[in-house]
Amino acid sequence: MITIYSEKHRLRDAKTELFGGLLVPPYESPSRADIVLARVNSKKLGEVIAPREFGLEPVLALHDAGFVEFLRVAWDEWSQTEYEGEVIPTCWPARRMSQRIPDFIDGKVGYYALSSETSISKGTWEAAIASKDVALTGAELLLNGDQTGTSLLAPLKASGVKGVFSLCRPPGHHAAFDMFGGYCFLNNAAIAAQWFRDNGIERVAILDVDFHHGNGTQDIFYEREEVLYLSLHGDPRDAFPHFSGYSDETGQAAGEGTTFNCPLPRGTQFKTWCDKLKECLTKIDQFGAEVLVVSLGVDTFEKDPISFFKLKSDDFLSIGKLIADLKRPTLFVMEGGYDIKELGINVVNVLQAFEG
Ligand code: 5XA
Ligand code: ZN
Repeated sequence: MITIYSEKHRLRDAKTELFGGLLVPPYESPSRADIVLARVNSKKLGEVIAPREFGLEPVLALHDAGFVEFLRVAWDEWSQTEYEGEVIPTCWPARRMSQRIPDFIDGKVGYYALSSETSISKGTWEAAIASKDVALTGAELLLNGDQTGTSLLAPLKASGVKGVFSLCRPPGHHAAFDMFGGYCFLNNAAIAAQWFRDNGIERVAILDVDFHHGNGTQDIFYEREEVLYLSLHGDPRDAFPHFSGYSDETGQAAGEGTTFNCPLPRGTQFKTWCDKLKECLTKIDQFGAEVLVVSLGVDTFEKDPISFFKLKSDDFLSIGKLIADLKRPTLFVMEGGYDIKELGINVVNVLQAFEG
């Protein structure tokens, strides 16, 4: 399997995360991509290639222009204040307050943030741009083939078991139409899914296996009938992002029925999780998805420091195999997973088992 990877992920190297009432070194760190890439190479998963640049058009197809501009200038504006740390929101347009966008960066960041753990640091914008290019390059490779002109999608359709891995960092599934948070800035998986739609694919499914609900992906496609979003995640009563991911959120307007949420309780083991995964896979099949995008988070792992499911390393092999059984061209887009020691093992287990 080909992996798309950009060294520019290193530009996202924040110093602070607000966690448990303390400012701590971020869980979402450059070492995550390093460890995954090292495993990709040591297990000889396949070629690793750099992304090409797609510009801002695919971003603006899904994200609010004001939000994108905010992300672009946030660090510079913050640097011009007397503040010494990183960009962290402290004030939100909460219930019954004005939704007008403030001028001062302190207010603007509150307007565009959905949570406060994710500080914007120098280089965050550049890394987020590179990350969406990693996703888009993967999508393009899946659809159009490599530089030799060999189309991957035709044989993929015939064999049904080929995929591409976009090693995105920073991750994306919490990034909504006009909000960042949960370590996410631009929604890589959603941008790739939309790119498939814009390039002739009628029906796309996004399967989100990260521990956290992908509120951003849901938000972006909530009223869309051609993009199916399915997610297995920690019950929002107990897990971030807390205000999204209930099972009665099923889509709206034309998108009614194209969102499927499976919230699961503390301590969930693989058997229960896997039964829900199979339900999701059946729905993807019935939906008639031509292409599958997997938001691949492995923070469902039993040793993950910020999550509460109990999946074991071998379970990730089963996940890869079950997804392969769906026989759809599949783009794997890296999301969360913070047990640095076994992160690479768990991610590559999914990918290798998918390849068979
Ligand atoms: O998938 N999302 C994450 O892994 C980030 C969660 C941030 C919780 N504060
Ligand atoms: Zn997560």
